[in-house]
Amino acid sequence: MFTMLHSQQADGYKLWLKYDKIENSELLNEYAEIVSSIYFKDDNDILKNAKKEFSLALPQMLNKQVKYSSNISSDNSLIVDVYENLPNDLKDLVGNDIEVLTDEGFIIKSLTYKKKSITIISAKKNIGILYATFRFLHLMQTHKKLKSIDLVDSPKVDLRMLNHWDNLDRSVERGYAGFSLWNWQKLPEYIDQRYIDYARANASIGINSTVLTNVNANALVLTPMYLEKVEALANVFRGYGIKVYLTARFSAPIEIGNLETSDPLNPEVEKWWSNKVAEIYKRIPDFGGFLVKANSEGQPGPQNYGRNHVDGANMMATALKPFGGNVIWRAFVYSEHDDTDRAKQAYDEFLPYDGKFKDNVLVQVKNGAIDFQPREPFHPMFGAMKKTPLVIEFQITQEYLGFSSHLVFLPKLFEEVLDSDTYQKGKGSTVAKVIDGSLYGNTLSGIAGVANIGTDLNWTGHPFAQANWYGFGRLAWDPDLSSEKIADEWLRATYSNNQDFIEPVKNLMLTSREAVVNYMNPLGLHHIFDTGHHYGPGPWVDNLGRPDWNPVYYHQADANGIGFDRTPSGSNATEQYASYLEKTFNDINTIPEEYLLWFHHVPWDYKLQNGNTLWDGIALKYQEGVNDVTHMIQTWDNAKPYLNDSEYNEVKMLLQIQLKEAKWWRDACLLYFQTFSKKELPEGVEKPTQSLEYYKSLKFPFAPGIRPQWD
Ligand code: GCW
Repeated sequence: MFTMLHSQQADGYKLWLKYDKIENSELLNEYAEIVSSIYFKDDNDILKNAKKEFSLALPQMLNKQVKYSSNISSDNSLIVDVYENLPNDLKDLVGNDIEVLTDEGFIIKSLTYKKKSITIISAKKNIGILYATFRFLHLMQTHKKLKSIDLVDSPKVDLRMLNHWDNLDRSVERGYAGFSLWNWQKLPEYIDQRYIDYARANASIGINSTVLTNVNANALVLTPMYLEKVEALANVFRGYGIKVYLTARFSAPIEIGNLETSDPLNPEVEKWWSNKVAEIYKRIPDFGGFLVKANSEGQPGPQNYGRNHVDGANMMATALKPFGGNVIWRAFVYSEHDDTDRAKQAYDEFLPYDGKFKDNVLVQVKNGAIDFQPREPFHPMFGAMKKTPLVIEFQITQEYLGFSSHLVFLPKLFEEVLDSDTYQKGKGSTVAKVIDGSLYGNTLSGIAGVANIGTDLNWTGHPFAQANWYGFGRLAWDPDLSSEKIADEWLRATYSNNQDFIEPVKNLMLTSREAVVNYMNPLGLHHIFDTGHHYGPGPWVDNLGRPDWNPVYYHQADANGIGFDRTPSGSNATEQYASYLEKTFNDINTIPEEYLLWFHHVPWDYKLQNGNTLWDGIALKYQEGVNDVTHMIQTWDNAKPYLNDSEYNEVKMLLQIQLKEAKWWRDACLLYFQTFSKKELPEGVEKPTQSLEYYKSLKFPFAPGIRPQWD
């Protein structure tokens, strides 16, 4: 049993918190000196957890026990405490740095104190100490010099949240890493070690909020029986600085409250929510608030009563306000009664409400206007909605990115969106500045990521999908971080510090996102996934109830060409962007080619920048995607000497699935689009091994991520 656990843990359970022994003797000596005598105050839960992490990590990395003292003395080489507890002479030395910190920030500094070189870790609040602890240990794990460290850091975004799309039956919508971590049946008594390790992992990257339940919500979670279980989780997470949020089903007053209506302007309904909120805060005094999906994809909402999003959100905000809670209201809305281009609907619906929400309402907007595609232009609401704090929603779980069998390093995608310039307040009005609140001076800011975590031993299904969780947290802390730095940090903490390993594998990670775009959705193609489960290609699907659920709606292929015309001759979605971008996107000569077919319907013979016709260009891009994966496999093979067998093998097997599926995407899409273009595949593109009919006949009723449907 013990051996088994041991070998399991070597296979990814520890995430980026492995704390391997430092082999480099110079560094080992440097670190050992820095931690030779530690003063670490731990008189509350957060500091206890911080110190526990020290006690776990240091003996492993340094291969010796570490000495702690119970008072600050001239003996100490490292002093860890919040600012207000420091002796005055030490306060004088660090005071200026502390002043600039937010409540969650920290300093890690080398300085001379009483004529001795020491290191100090301090912060305004306990949570800053916890974050500093993880950063300090991470710097050791990644072999950074600490001798003259001078680090002053605060998160740039307030709410750094995971959204779990976890159902109460433990299935996870769009989850590809097993079942939900929340074992509702055994809660509240049984506290799984996983809850603690989940919280540690999140705290280590600065995530401070978690929404436990699916946005397609079940009202039962708001009943006393479940709230008791939620309370137990909140009690664990509190010690790691993590606040719990729940999804609130708009019709809960009817379903669990015996009311006849959920009309947000009905006094009984208002009272019901106020009482419910008070009941929750009695159990969970630091409860974060509600995340709400309303009047979207069949979910109930204020529009069922002729009211609007503002009425709904403000009603809940009023209930939460006395307790300091927030409402996060999702803008992922599109309607079956509206045949406007789906990409335009959220902007059209929400822009008129700008400035009308209460100050504890944040509107959560997906990174793009359709739905977490391998590449989308940024959502036009960013920058346009000036008086409302917008939370950006990324999807860490890979619904449209090959599930947990494809290696796709998502910080590259997140970075592309965050760095996009909205031009809404002149040049330099990036999405990152909208999100961190600096562009319009919002008092609240947030980033949300739909979690890719489940009960799989390695948490995320694919070992490299851990890097997407990690990278999400790092970017939520600092939206200006580069994906390159994130990949570097993660590889060092997870696999090895050997530069000969890092460089090629980092390159593999950084190119993996473009590879998936190439073999799934090149040149601005989007939403051509097979129905419902979104596993594999389905560009031919045209039989779903709503036009905008069908891939044919999105690619618009015909005898003349392919692509969705969103210029003034089509849906004119471009008008939702700032005028500079509107012009750039409207003009086929200036549009960045990666968005070509997102905004234009383009003839098959159109000449791309490299001189190829569009048809040849699409075909060659699909082939390039396949070649990219072949290259990724070669890189991984070359990295074998730096990996143990299981580390090497599991990723190798997954890459082989990825290659098979990349070819499937290429062949299925090209055969199908060829029925319109009527052109031969260009030289350099491999011939499909199966017929179009074969690809169309594939069915996956039990693909993971949705309830199975066998029809
Ligand atoms: O993309 C769609 C997903 C749904 C999801 C929805 C949403 C939770 O396919 O599974 O529902 O987005 O974000 O609300």
